[in-house]
Amino acid sequence: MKTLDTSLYFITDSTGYTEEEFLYRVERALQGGATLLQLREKEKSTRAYMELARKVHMVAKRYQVPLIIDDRVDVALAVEAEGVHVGADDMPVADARKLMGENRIVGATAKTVLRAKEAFEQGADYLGVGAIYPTTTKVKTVLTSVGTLREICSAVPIPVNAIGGLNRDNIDILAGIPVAGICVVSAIMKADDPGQAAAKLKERAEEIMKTVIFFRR
Ligand code: TZP
Ligand code: MG
Repeated sequence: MKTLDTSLYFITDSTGYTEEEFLYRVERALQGGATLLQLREKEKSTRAYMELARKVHMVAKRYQVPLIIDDRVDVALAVEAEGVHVGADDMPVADARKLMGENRIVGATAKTVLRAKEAFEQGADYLGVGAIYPTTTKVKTVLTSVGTLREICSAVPIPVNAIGGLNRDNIDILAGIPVAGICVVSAIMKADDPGQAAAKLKERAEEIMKTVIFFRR
């Protein structure tokens, strides 16, 4: 079984940054303690996505943090990333798993208990559930209640991460819910110092996750 620490899952957004600034911010986030990294690009050509993925992968490897590619199994395989993340409009989890093999990570988005169970049964290694709060990141999503988040955590035996509008000041909403971690874009990506932001967020997230007597990772 793969070991997977999703406690601080940093999802990137390169919008508005030069490549140099973007890679610097990613590296700072890893220095700050991000445990899992997702490259998320919605506008780039396949070629540009791959080129950036290879550069990000080189950085991530230095910190031994697995790289997950959003949406694209082909890109993930071509750059030998550690995993892929698929949502409702992407390749079904079962197909992604078949192509990625047993040793790579397949993550999925789930907004309902039904979808969560389905993703687990099809071979997902972890789930992202949200949006918990409204988000400023460009995404097609609806809000998911913390009640549903809690139900999903009990319904599947894989790590469940909360996502959407989360930051250091509002993650208390997760207290007592057996999430394995949080996924964040803006709270790290847009911070003055992504390294410090990641470190503080991680500290707070760990405190909150300790409020759960029983949880799986
Ligand atoms: N899926 C649900 S919300 C979201 C995604 C990709 C974006 C989260 O970004 P932020 O900036 O942490 O709200
Ligand atoms: Mg997607």
